Amino acid sequence: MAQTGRAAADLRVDGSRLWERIEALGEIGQVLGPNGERGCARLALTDADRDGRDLVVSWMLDLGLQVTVDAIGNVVGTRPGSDPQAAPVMTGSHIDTVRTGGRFDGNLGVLAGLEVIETLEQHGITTLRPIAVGFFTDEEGARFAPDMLGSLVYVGGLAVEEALDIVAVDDGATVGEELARIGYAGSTPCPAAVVPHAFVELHIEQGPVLEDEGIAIGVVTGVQGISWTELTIVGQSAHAGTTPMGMRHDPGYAAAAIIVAARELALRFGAGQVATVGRCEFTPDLVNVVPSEVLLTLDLRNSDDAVLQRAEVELRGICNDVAAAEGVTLGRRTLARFEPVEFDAGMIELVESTAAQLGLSSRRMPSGAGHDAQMLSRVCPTSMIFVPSVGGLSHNIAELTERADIEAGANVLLHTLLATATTP
Ligand code: HGY
Ligand code: MN
Ligand code: MN
Repeated sequence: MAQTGRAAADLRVDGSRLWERIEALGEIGQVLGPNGERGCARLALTDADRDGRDLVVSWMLDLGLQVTVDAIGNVVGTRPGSDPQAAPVMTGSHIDTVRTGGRFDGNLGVLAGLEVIETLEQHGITTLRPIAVGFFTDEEGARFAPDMLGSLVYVGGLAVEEALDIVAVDDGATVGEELARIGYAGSTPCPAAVVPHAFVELHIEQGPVLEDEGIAIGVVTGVQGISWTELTIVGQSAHAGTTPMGMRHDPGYAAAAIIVAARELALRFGAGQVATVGRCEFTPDLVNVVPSEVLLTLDLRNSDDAVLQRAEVELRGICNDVAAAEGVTLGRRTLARFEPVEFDAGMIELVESTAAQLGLSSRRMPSGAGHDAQMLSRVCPTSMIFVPSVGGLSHNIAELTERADIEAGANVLLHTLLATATTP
């Protein structure tokens, strides 16, 4: 019978054990900075991702979890409940990182899920519902777009066959080829046959709000809309010295104008609108050649989809005007387009009340970053727990969350999962 009541209410995670796992996983694909920063480079489906996966799977097996790998490489470890018919309560996140990633983005949510399970095991606590901890393939979308690819397929938002054909931005390999190469082309079908009863994800905030306000826990109300576009600007390569300025069709100049326009548009639209050009590649990328082609990416986000659409339309018009004036052509490819997501009111309240019961300050807030939770919210009641990021920094090797904040977040996860896993 599920043990609840006073004993369970006093349960707390082992913060040191959790920190040790974060450190151990962080050593895989570790990137060292000039001032002692320790970050991670584990782009999706690379050897480093494989090694990270192998380590986390070994921890899942050590905990006696039933481990499955699905056709898009999502890995789920499940601890049985007393009612084998009951749908599981699920937590998890991702362990792939960007190239200048940190040890906490995604990793925290997966390892805190394992810590919750180890805590329950340690104290002999059974739950009515199974508890599942997953890591989803390619959450970052940095190597294979879109982001949240694995969780999108997991919930049936994209056919797995289509996902397997997606080509990497760096070396042209497909998702399917890389899954097979690293040994994670699983046999469990997608989308997931069992829909979770609820999903809760613990994640670092990756922004400055909680730290600025001195608040321990972010109760996440939803995720802003995401719009990723790849632009291919084609001009005419020419000699840097002999070609008069009036004769040039310079995609590099057009790209620069677009980058400036994206920033100016975000500032003009005001708070809530962000715009980023994260990739900009010149061909032939030589000092004395007017480039023939430039590839760049536009990342626009807003929690109001109507405003985000307005931003997309306005920037599209600016790009067209810039291209016409410079006499270059524009190719566009949508890499990702996800509407804003609102999480479940009941789950939001549960996270909020759980933080209060633990004596932790909290505030409701939307997520500026994309998360696997936004995909799980398509199929089950979902919310997220944020913990502060030092300096509001993430997607940076200096990313850091303090141990006490990690432990607090993991305790909120523990009791949120307990509350949902012990109720029919
Ligand atoms: O892009 C994002 O928001 C997430 O890090 N994938
Ligand atoms: Mn993340
Ligand atoms: Mn990230």
